[in-house]
Amino acid sequence: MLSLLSSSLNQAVQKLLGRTVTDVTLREYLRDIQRALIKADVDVNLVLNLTESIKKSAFNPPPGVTRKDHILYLTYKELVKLLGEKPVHPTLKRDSTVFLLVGIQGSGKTTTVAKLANFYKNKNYKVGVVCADTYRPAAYEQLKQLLKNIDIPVWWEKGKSSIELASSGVKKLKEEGFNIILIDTAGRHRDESTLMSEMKLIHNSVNPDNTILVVDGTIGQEARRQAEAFHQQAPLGYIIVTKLDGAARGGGAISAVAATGAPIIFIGTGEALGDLEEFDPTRFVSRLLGYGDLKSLVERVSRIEESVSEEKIRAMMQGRLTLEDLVTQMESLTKLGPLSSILSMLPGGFKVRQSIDTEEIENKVRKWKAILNSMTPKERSEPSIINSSRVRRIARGAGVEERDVRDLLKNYYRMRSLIKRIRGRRDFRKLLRGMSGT
Ligand SMILES: Nc1nc2c(ncn2[C@@H]2O[C@H](COP(=O)(O)OP(=O)(O)OP(=O)(O)O)[C@@H](O)[C@H]2O)c(=O)[nH]1
Ligand SMILES: [Mg+2]
Repeated sequence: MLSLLSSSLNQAVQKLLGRTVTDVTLREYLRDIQRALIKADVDVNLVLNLTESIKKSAFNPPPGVTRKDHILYLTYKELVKLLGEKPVHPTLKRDSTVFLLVGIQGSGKTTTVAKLANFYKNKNYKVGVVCADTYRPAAYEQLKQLLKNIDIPVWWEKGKSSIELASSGVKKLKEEGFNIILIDTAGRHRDESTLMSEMKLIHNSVNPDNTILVVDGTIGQEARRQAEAFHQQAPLGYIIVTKLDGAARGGGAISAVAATGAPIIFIGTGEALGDLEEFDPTRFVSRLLGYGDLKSLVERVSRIEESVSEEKIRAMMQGRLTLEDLVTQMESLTKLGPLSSILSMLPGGFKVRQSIDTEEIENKVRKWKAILNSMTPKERSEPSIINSSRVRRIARGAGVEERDVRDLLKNYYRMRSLIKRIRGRRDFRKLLRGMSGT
């Protein structure tokens, strides 16, 4: 799938991973990414914006995240932003749901109808197909041929107009209790306006639940015009991009369509019935970059970004550091986990130097949490009242050594004085990175 784009993006990433990140390597990496995307026909402005965003924060990773991880994360996030963040699913009603598929000639409508029929049949829906293509004599035969092995009926009658076929077919299949009814239409028209008017006519006669535009992925940026025209006419309409198997310009088609705001629900990746995939931008991007497990890296980095929110940092900088803050910050470091474990699962087995001893920090966090729990609220908010006898009581309550309690307090005071010292400077990240050295 999109193998060319995927392999060039993958190469760029591998090259970055094999080097130390400097201004020069970053520039080269961004150029590689640009080249890969532009070659796949992604809009140049979109590409420039994307690499500019990566560049802007590349050297400012949150605490505990290496530059490389962060750059990878930013690349992923920007690509996902380009393609739409969340997967979208067509509406399914309880009794029966009608899908109308439209598109220009040869875009893959008939094949996609068969693929959708197969997809929903595998989910145990009772699926029926209506052939409303009257222009192509072999359309009915084509559908029957495609569907003969999976036992799905095709409704068609000689001598009827496409509108008559669509409405009588839907009525009949509804009466017979079909849950999913797919209407295949003719793709005679080359220009958008006639396509749209036909769509409206059929639309008005059957009032489908889901109208889907089928777009050929090999046309690259051109896909945008179709998607735009369609999206204006059918704001709730979905898009399926076909022929993405090995399509050099598929990246362009997908990004162009996504840019119009029309949700892509499936992509077609071959001629066989099974070659249909639900479109999930995040999974798609992971695969483009060649990282099955990029998702977990991304989740971890996002969590850290959340826990080190600016508001928190500002509060801490203003001297309101609490014991809980200290523990939360330490914990966020452990959640990242070493990227090396993810990378070593890949062929080639990359080894990345670990900057943090996660296990040690995890141990500490576990103890510190127990310690916090055995403190009174007053002790937690005013640690200065904790004398030796309180230390003893807290340690006993937490099931740890007294020195663990002292260690937490020591770290807390050290952190507080560090904050005092650098307060006024906008060196937040350095401060937080300092915490990992405790
Ligand atoms: N490689 C590949 N070929 C596809 C895909 N989808 C459709 N095709 C092929 O594209 C050609 C046209 O597909 P159809 O489904 O007949 O297209 P259509 O939109 O129904 O065409 P008309 O009804 O003539 O407008 C056929 O040879 C299909 O096998 C796909 O995802 N990948
Ligand atoms: Mg057809």
